[in-house]
Formats: sequence, C-alpha cells, structure tokens
Amino acid sequence: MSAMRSLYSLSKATRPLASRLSPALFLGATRSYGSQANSLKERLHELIPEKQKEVKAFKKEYGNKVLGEVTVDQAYGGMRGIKGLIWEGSVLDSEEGIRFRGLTIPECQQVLPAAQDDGGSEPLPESLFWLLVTGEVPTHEQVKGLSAEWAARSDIPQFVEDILDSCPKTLHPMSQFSLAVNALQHDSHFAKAYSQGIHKSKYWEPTYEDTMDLIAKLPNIAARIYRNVYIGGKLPAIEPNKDYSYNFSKLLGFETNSDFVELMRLYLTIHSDHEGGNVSAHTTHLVGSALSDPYLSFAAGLNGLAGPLHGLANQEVLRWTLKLKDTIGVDATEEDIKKYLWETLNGGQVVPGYGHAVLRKTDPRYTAQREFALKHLPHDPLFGLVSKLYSIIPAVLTEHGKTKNPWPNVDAHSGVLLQYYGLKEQDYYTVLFGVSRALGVTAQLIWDRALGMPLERPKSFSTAYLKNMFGAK
Ligand code: CMX
Repeated sequence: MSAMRSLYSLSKATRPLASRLSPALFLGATRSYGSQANSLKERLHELIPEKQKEVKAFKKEYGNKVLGEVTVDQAYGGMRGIKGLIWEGSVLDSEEGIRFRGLTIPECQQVLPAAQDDGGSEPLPESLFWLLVTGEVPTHEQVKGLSAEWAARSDIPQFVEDILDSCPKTLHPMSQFSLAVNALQHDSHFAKAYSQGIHKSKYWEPTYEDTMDLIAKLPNIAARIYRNVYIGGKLPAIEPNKDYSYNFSKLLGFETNSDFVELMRLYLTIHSDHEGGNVSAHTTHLVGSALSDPYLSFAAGLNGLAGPLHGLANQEVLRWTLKLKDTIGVDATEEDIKKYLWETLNGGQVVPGYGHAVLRKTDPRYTAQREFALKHLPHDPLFGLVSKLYSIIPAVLTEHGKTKNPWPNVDAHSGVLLQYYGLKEQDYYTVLFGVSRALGVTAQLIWDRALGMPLERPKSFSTAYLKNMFGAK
C-alpha cells in the first residue's frame, strides 16, 4: 500500500495535521507550505509574484511548443478537445474525473478541513476555495478565518433585496439569481478602481475583493429567492461564528438537520469547479477577459449554467425521474424502465444526467453523492430507483449508439438527496449549483487578473471561407 493510501486510512481526527499536509500526499501541482500567512489575501500577496515569475519563465522556454491541431469537425463540433485554455484550479481526466489542484474528490474528503465545531466529516467549501486559489491545503485556523470573513461580508444592499422581492414567482430562480448578481455590480471594487485608472499590475486586488464579497453574498441572494418563490418567511440572520454551509442551510430553513448541513458542505465542494472549458466556467473567464468585473462575469456564467445541457440538467433529472416513477411506479421492472427509456430516446430527447462532453466513465461527483446516499439514506425508495437506473441506463444508451459516454454525470444524483431532506422544489436546484460554481470560476478570475490574461479572441471562419481554404466544391 502506498504511503498516501496508508495515511488516508487513518481517520481525520487521529491524523496529525502535519502528516495531512505532507507534500507526499499531493499529486500534480498541490503542495503544502510553511507560510505563516493567515488570511487568503496575505497568502496571495506571497504567491502571486512567484507564480508570475514561474509562468514568465515557462512561456519563455516553451511558448512555441504545439498543443494540438484543430480539425474542421472540431470547429463545427463545439470545439471538443481543442486545447486552448489555461485553468489553474482543476484538470479533468476523461477516465478518472476531476482533480482539484491535483487532488481527487476522495483525497479532498480526506485532507481538507471539515467543520470542527459540529463534528462534520465532509470538506468545507471554504477549504476547497483556499485550495483552488492557492494550491495548498489550508489549516483549520485559515478556514475559520475565511468562514468569518464571508459571514462578515454577507449582507446584500437594500436595492438588491427590493429587486428580488419584486420578481414574479413565475420568473425562473436562475433568472432571478443572475439579475441579483448583475445588480451587485453596483458596488464593484474592480469597476471603480478601473475607472479611477488603477495600474494593470494591481488588477488582481480589487478582483479578489469583489470575489470575496460576491461569494459571501450568494447565500443571502439564493435563500431570498427560495423563500420568496416557495416557502415565504423572513430570512434569519447569518451567524458570524458558523461556516458558510451551515449559514446557507439556516437561511434556507434546513439547519436543524445536521445531515442536510453536511450534504450542503459536500454539494458546494464538489460542484465548484470542472476545469475551464465547460459553459459556466468558460463564459465567466471569457467575459472577465474583457475586464468586466467579477459580478458581470459570473452573472454571464450563471446564464450558461441555466441551460438544460449544463447545470439545469439536475432539475431535469429529477423531473424526468419523478415522471418515470409516476408513470411506471417506484418498483418498476427492468423491462418497464427500458421501455420508458426508449420512449425518451425515440422522442428525440436526451436522458438527463447521463453523458458528458469530456468524461468517459461514471463521474466521481456522482459517486461521491451515491456514497453519501448509501451512508445516510440507504433505504430511501427514490434512491433505490436512482440506483436501479444506474444499472440499466448505460446499457440502453450504449445500444442507442449515439452518446460517447453512457455513464451518469454529477446531475444524475443531486436531486434525490435534496428531495430526501425536504428541499423538493427542483426548479431551484441549479441555484445551489450556481452558488458552488462561484467558488471555482472566481478563483480563476483572481489568477486571470494576476497573470495578466489578455482579452480572448479566437479566430472564426464562415463555411464559404473554409470551403475555399480546402478547395471544396
Ligand atoms: N441521452 C440521449 N442522447 C445523448 C445523451 C443522453 N444522455 N448524451 C449524448 N447524447 C447524444 C447527443 O445528443 C448527440 O446526439 P446527436 O448526434 O443527435 O446530436 C450524440 O449523443 C453525441 O453526443 P456526445 O458527443 O456524446 O455528447 P456531447 O458532448 O455533444 O454532449 C452532453 C454532452 C452532456 C450535453 C450530453 O451528454 C447530454 O445532453 N446529456 C444530458 C444532459 C445532461 O445531463 N447535461 C449535464 C452535463 C453535466 C453538466 O454540465 O452539468
């Protein structure tokens, strides 16, 4: 057994922090570090000059190396596989799934600090954000500092509350979410600093401030939407000494169930980042490249997340699964389920929650949620149905013969967990995804500005131009 595995077999509580921070644990770019910096901003002040030097030296020596070719099919095919983006926080392997700064999801569950005060075992999204931004596993103190800072920055302006309160309940929660994030732009540090003529070498600092404010305010926005649209009631106050997920759960009205709070910690951690090419990440990065501030950039990303082929799939999965249950019953036979699947496919629709643009195996984010279900709700009938679907759908999709990946993605499992704890309003689910996605895309925005990433402007062609290029008739 490798040193890494044997360390992992120790429980978090018994493993000394030093061994949890051992560089031997980390694959890829993640490292442990002896810095005394306690705030994330202090740490960034230390890291950014080092990274700028590293990138400059790398580009100088390897800048003219070739990353790949582009075919006509790729240009027409959603740019699948084209290597043209830099994304520091995570890299996706088609077989293995995501690694956050070199760490797989199970590794994150082992080494990232969990909630100390209530004996939680899932990683805190604060820990993951620190990891995404710095490449380092934070200490409990650093994570506590981040929780406190987000709690302190969490209030939203009155006019943003008014905007949300005046939305019709029929306006989709994701549209309300995007509206509110755009409105927060009113107080953007970056926009103000830019208009006052800030030097480009300092862009990252107001970007960082906006990012911290934005993440901090998301629970108040998201929970206000939830209460306005579904359950009513006044939002309680955020507790300054509690973690982000506890406070978010409290605003939603679910904090008395500690398993739900743990689910939120896991959910917000695993939905955060999925390298740079997915629609929400790439959009945020692209819009940010025009030096639009983090609010404008993230709101654009949210609009992409709201599409049914991307984040909205988690809403669609539940709708589809509940319809299946209502039509053929929770105890449906394999034959009934197959018939239902073929009706979906022959109706020209996709089976939501299955397939992926890059992954070619079961998404480890699906597996993490399945393991959570096995631990906390093993006898839930809907979980039973989702498990049964997992054993049937891949073979049917393979027989159908179109999708390159018949395995489930992250969205195939989140709904059943939320249903179990009573958060049943599936139109709301993508908002939770959005709160989490903010962590990954804003971590990258900080680095985009620190590394002086330029305006994105890839080349496009018309069909006529391409035909002419290849002498096609
Ligand atoms: N059900 C039925 N058909 C599917 C399918 C599915 N789950 N997944 C892919 N296909 C089809 C595609 O629609 C495509 O058909 P056409 O050739 O007729 O256009 C064909 O198989 C090839 O697609 P692909 O190369 O395998 O997949 P893409 O990279 O084009 O698309 C994705 C990826 C995720 C959009 C697609 O698998 C899909 O629509 N899945 C269902 C929706 C979903 O779960 N989305 C969430 C993804 C995760 C996320 O971003 O949150």
